[in-house]
Amino acid sequence: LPLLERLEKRIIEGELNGLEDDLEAAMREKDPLAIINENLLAGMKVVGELFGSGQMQLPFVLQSAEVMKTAVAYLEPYMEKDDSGGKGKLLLATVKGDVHDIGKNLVDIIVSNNGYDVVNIGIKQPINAILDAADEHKVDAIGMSGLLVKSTVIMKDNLKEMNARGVADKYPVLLGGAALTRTYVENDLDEVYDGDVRYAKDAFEGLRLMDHVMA
Ligand code: B1M
Repeated sequence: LPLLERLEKRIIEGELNGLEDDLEAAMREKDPLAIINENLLAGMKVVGELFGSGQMQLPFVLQSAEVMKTAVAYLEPYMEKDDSGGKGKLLLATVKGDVHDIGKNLVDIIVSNNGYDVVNIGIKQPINAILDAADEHKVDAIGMSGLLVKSTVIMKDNLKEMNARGVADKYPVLLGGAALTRTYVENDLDEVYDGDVRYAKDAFEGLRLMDHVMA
């Protein structure tokens, strides 16, 4: 297989052996972000389809996720960056009950490589923990990620809780993750939240939204 197709296949098959050599070679053809966006994410997409249709079992999905994470960690130091911080501060969390963090961590990389400080508090975070960390670190915006359909409901509850605590004006909210749709966030959730809530399709839209928040 040609190199870039082989990388995609590595994600699908969860094959770590020789990954770094392939990534090294791929970086001679294109930049690290393009490798992630065009090849590695293409592999994860196939994994999602195979899993969703019952053709792939969970342990194999886990292996694919490991290869994805290893690859991203390997490529990250080679990315172009302005990691000086100081443009603003974003809190990132995957919501309560949800363990998916590959997308959230990509958002972390893209946003922090573009001049922002990111406080990434990890997965399965209840709203209390999110708001405590937001206050503690005096962030400018809160980003929540979730991939399960039930996470979209949790996000709605979180926004209601933020209204109830009177912090909606203080914290613009960025939402992302595969289970969300733009319509759900921009219509349904926008109606729920007293503050500003926006949808980010991908990590770059997350960055653009941060630029908007800080403008
Ligand atoms: Co899970 N999983 N999974 N899984 N998994 C999905 C989400 C699923 C759609 C697969 C499927 O059925 N086709 C399905 C959800 C179905 C539903 O809710 N209706 C599912 C399921 C069912 C489950 C379990 C329940 C399975 C089980 O146990 N029986 C379980 C859930 C456990 C839990 O959370 N409590 C589970 C577990 C796992 C693994 C642990 C094996 C692994 C996660 C490993 C990890 O993250 N550390 C895993 C994986 C890998 C997936 C799929 C295959 C791939 C997800 C992924 O990493 N994609 C996924 C299929 C899919 O999404 N279609 C699936 C790549 C990633 C870069 O994309 O996170 O969408 P994504 O992020 C994008 C954008 O969405 C956006 O930017 C990113 C890139 O630009 N974005 C943001 C994301 N967050 C953002 C935040 C922002 C801005 C943008 O601002 C705040």
